[in-house]
Amino acid sequence: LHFAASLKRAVKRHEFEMHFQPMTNYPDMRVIGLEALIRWPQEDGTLISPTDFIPICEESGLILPLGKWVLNQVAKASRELKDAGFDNLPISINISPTELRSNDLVANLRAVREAYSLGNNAIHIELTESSLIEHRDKAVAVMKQLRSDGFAVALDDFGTGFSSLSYLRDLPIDMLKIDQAFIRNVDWDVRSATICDAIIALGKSLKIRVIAEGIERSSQYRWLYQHGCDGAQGFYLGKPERLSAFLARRTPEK
Ligand code: G
Ligand code: G
Ligand code: MN
Ligand code: NA
Repeated sequence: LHFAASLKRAVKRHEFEMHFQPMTNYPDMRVIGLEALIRWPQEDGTLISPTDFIPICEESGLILPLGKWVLNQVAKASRELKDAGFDNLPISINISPTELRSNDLVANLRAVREAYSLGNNAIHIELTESSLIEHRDKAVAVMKQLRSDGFAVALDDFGTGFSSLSYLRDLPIDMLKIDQAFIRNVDWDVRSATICDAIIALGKSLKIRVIAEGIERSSQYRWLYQHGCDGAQGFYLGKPERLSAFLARRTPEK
């Protein structure tokens, strides 16, 4: 079967799985949230990364049914976390541009929150700058609605889009996630370090929490702590894994 055809069939049959990667706080590395990341399992046991199929889903419209399935899986996972005693561990969902401007996103989120009896802080939304650029007015309206309905919003891959600072002035944003590209060499490259310092300062003045993504070693982790970053994510803190694996290794912290 061609890639696109088998993808379509997989969406119809819900043949995907969600993995979850921890975000931690400073200074104690406590888990403060999980990011939900979709994977497409293959018959040979390998997993196809979303970078290889989400763009195709975006172009073909498959992203709407797939995204709806993701919302349901995340709400279900959030319920499992609560039942295991993790009372306040929000899960962040990546939302594509098409999903953001569909008319159903907020209603679908409310529906799954209701279906699994979740509270207000259970689900967070990650948006990229590119989804705010096209159809800006629609994006702004949906974001405001998300916020007023209790879904916190993070700006993902921050710094890589056509980041217009007016977004930060005008939009209700709760969190900035510094893109991995700036973290990769932050512990030795002056230009990366300067950019990270500037993003952290921006977050502090605007009272928006700043999380660094893609942290792979202790020197990056320490650099970001010493420079006032609020939170950390990356293989150094934990890889994306199935919820069952997360629950098997971690216990709720008091
Ligand atoms: O997990 P990984 O690094 O392979 O993710 C690659 C990209 O796929 C990231 O940009 C991420 O935001 C996106 N992505 C991961 N899971 C989802 C999902 O459930 N929905 C959407 N729309 N994008 C996702
Ligand atoms: O675009 P977004 O930030 O949603 O994508 C996150 C992606 O980054 C996921 O595909 C995830 O698997 C990947 N990722 C998470 N931590 C690390 C890391 O420490 N190093 C690298 N190279 N990728 C990471
Ligand atoms: Mn993300
Ligand atoms: Na990101």
